[in-house]
Parts: sequence; C-alpha cells; structure tokens
Amino acid sequence: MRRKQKRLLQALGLALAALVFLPNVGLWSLARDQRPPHGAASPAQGSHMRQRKDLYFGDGQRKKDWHDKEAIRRDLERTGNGEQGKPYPMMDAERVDQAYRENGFNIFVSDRISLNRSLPDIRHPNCKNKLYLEKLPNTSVIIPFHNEGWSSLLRTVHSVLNRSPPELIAEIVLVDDFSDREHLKKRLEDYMAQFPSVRILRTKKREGLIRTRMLGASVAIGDVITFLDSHCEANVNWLPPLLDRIARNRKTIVCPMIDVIDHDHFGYETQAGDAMRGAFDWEMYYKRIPIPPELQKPDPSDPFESPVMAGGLFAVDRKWFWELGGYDAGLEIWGGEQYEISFKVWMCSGRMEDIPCSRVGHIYRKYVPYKVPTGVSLARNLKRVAEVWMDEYAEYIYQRRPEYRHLSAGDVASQKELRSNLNCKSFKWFMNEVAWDLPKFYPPVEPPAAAWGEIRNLGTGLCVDTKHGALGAPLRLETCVKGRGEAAWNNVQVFTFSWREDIRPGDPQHTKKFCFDAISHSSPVTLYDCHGMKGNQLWRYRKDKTLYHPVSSSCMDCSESDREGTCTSVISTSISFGVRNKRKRQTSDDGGDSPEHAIDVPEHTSFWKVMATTNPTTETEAAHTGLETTP
Ligand SMILES: [Mn+2]
Repeated sequence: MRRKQKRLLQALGLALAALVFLPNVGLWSLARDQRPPHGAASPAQGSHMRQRKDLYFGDGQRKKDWHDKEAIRRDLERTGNGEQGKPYPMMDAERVDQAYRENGFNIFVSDRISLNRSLPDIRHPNCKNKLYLEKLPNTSVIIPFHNEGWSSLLRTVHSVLNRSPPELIAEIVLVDDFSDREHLKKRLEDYMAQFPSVRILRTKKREGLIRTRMLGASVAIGDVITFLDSHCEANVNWLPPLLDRIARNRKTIVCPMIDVIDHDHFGYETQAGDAMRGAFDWEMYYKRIPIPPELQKPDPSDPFESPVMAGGLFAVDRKWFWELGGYDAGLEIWGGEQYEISFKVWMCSGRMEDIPCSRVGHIYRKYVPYKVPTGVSLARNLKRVAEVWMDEYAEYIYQRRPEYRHLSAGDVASQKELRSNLNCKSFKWFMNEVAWDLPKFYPPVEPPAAAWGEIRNLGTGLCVDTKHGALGAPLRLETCVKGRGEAAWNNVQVFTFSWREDIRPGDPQHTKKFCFDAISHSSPVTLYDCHGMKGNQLWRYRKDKTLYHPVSSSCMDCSESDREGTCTSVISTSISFGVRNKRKRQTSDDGGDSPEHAIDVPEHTSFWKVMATTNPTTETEAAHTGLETTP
C-alpha cells in the first residue's frame, strides 16, 4: 500500500516537473524555424532527420565510410591561433589570474581561438579505414552547463555540428543549470537561433549536474542520448563509432576517449597512457588502470570493455537509459553517478565500452571556479551507490571511510526494487567477471607492508626526516630521534615500504599519499604524490642494506656537498643506506618480530629482508599499534 502511494507521489512529482519545465521548452520551438545564415563562421549545417524508426541491425548489415572527407580537407588547411590543436602562444598579459577566475581555465586564450578550430587527428591509424553501419540511430546531444564561458560553450557546440554527420544529430540540448552570467541569457538564445537543431532548456533553481543531465535526457527525442560536458571539442568522425556499437547491441553504453585540452594554452593531446580502463580505489576515487593483455585486441583501435566510466561523456540508447532507471534520482548535485550507471549497466545485463576511434577533447580545469557541494552530499551519494549496488564490498569502503558507516543515505528502497526487477547480478559477479584486474592495483584489503621504521644512513648515522619537507623539496637527513620520544619519531622519521614497492611517510596504518620519488642519477630524493605505477617511485631494499632505485640504477645516498649535521638524500651509485624496520602484524598477537618470520610480501619484492630492530621497547609498542586497525 505504502509503495503504491509512493509511486503515485513520484508520478505526481514528474507531472509537476514537466509543468515547471515546459514553459521553457517554448523558447526553442520559437527558434526552430529560423535557418542559419551562410556566414563563414557558422558550422556546416545539413538537414536533420527526426523520424527514424527501424534502427537496430544485426551482423551482415551494409557498412560505409562515415568520414566527411571535405570537412577533413578544410580543417587541414586552417592556420592561426590554436589551429590543429596547437598550444596558443601566451603573452604575459594573458597569464593573469583574472583569466582563470570565472572558468577555471584561461578564457582569454579561449576567446582568441576560432570557434571552428581544427584538431589533430590523433586516432590510431586503423581508425581511418574503419567502416560503420550504413544505418545508424540518431542522437540527442545533451550538454548541461553552469556559468560556462562563452567561447568554450560555443566551441563545444560548433565542434559537434562541424564533425558530426547532420543526419545523426537529432538535436543538441543545452541545459542551463541556473547560470547567472549575462552572456548565457538572451545573447545565447539569439546566437543559437541560427542553428535549428540546438535548443536551450533552463532549470528554475540550481539543480546540480545529475538532475540537470536528467532533465535534458527527459526531453530528448533522439534514439540515443549522448552526454557531453560544456567545455569539450569533438574530434574527427567521433560519433559514428559510438552509435555503431549501440546499433549492434542496444544495451551497450559507450564512451569516447577523452583527450586533454590544456587549461592554459588550449593545446590538444591525449591523456597519459591513452587507452586505459576506468576503475576506482576503495575510497571511491576514480582511477585508470592499464588494459590487461587478456583484453587487448589484435587491433588496438577496436572497442574495449571498461568497468567504470569517467563520468561526463558517454552515449546510451535512450530507452535503455530509462529502463535502467536513468540516474538514481536520490543522488544530489554531483559525484558518484558515474559509478551508479556503470555498476548498473554491467550488473543488469548490459555492458560498457571505450571506443578508441571516437575522441573528444575536454578542458580539465585548473580549479572549479564556483562552490561545489562536496563533503556530506558527495558522501551520501557514494553511500547510496554502495548500499544499493556494492553488496558486501561496501564494507571495504566503510573500513577506509568510517564516517560513511552511520551516515544516512536516504531511502534506497525504490533503487533496490529496480535492481531486483531487472534481475541484476551481484557485485561479486561484477568484481570477478568485469573488474577482475582492479584488485591488482587497488586491493580491497591492503596487503601488509613489507616493512616500516626509520631509514638510517650508515655512513653518517643520520635518519631521513620529513620535518622540513614540503612536497617536492629534497628529503633531509637529521639526527635520528627514535627512542628519544615516540611521538617525534612517529611524526617525522617513520616510513613504510609498501606492498607497491614505494616508500611513504608514516606507519603502515597511517601512511601519507606521498612517495619517495627521484628522477635520475644524482638527483635529490623528493616526496611526490604517489602514483602507484612504480617508475620513479619504485624502490628495492637489497641484502647489502642499500635502497636501490631501479629506474636510475642508483642507490639512495647522502649528498657529499652539504654535510653540516644534516644532508640531503640523493641517489648515487655509492652504498650507504640501511633501514631499520619492523614487521607489520596483521592477525597474530604474539608480538614476535624476528627475521625468521617470513613476511608476507609480494614475491617480486624478494630483495627486501627484515632486519631485527635494536630497541625492544619501541618494538612492542609499534607491534601493538600495528594491531589496532587490522582491516
Ligand atoms: Mn568538465
């Protein structure tokens, strides 16, 4: 009975929302009949088709080359600021704070680059020869925005119009989440009036990204919904490869490769590592992991499976999106929605792919220029997703974020009902079948550290110390403080040699996310954000008590040049570092810590040997500490 009442209320709510939003819809119906003037600045516009029904084809369908050869040729001839995706040569006057303040990227530079600028075709060469189904579904492109810059928003729209087959664009829906900047009001409407396929919707109050996207999706008329961010540039032939995968399997959600548009000079380039799988750590931060050999295709330009999407850029069959319930309407403002839709599509009989032949550039901001609600609303969103979709794996998050455990996630009954109605599989299935490679990089239970303790230079008797160490500054060596007060020792001279083979300040339960990092032979050892990808942050502890840095084939050492009671840690070929360490106790409470107890380190850390410590008092205390927060 109560459920029925709730349903009724939901229906009523939807009807109300429709009433609220419909008056705005009038704006674009007015604008629709105006034809574009054939000025040089306006993107190529063709007729667009709205009625396409028989859309889904199996194998054996006719395929074609969707490249717009003429547009590609025209783009190649373009010269000027930022053309071919080249960095804009910035003048000092353009580097000022003011340029970044309102958008988080340099709007001065953006304003000096053509709205129709050309981009480099950085796709895999095989993409040039790929054919896609002759009959593809059309799409509504939904672009939510809030106080977006004029040129960055317009360039997004122009790039979509310029580089998409017109018959595949059912419409472009700009959804304004209650912006207050003047250029986004009448001026934007007047400008967009020249493009019959563009319409503008506006929210009545600040709704946040999730509800703004949902509003756009709820009015969409295309067979497919494609979400883009409001500061993007679509690259050559970006759309057909996406629609082709959906045409072949309507339950596939597809994501383009997201390239980087520099927030300073607007240069266009691929992300570090280029094609990688979307993943997460167990604090629910988005991560990228390499495609494992098992999933690598003979043709690297072929689509590959991705466990989770980055967030803002994807295409989905419109009906399938709503069958999946859209986004959970209980998610607030921003954050967590990319996990919800990703888990949902995989667990409920769909799939998700990244498409290397589809590339869209995105301006990664320097900072977010407006207040983004984080903290509680983000935590609540993540908890909702964990409660509804993650089953027993939610516990791994609560262990790392104890504050989530008792946080109210609101009513999730309707979401759980959706999950059961759709007969969705378990999260364990998702972890075993889809994200099976994720735990290698982000294990739910952190493997024990190989060792931890002070790092002592045997030549000088000094210890590595982080007291004066700002991030990026060389690590200093100071008088060892161990045994002269546990507190001081713990704060500045305790390091953990983690299972990832990097070295971090702090004991195993309280490591910072900074790692020993060195660039090359004889460069100083600094602290840098841990990337978990070995490289510059990979260290080996060898039998001869040296800390070896494979990338530079050097060892950690004390700089000869400054030895005034302290010295700087450098890597060089001489050998003089010892590590005193303790084993991290995971489950046993015997307190014993002899070298005979083989520690549970990954086999590739076989060079690491535990040394017996010389201070039994500290030893016991530390072992005890190690027991307190056993996962
Ligand atoms: Mn963005």
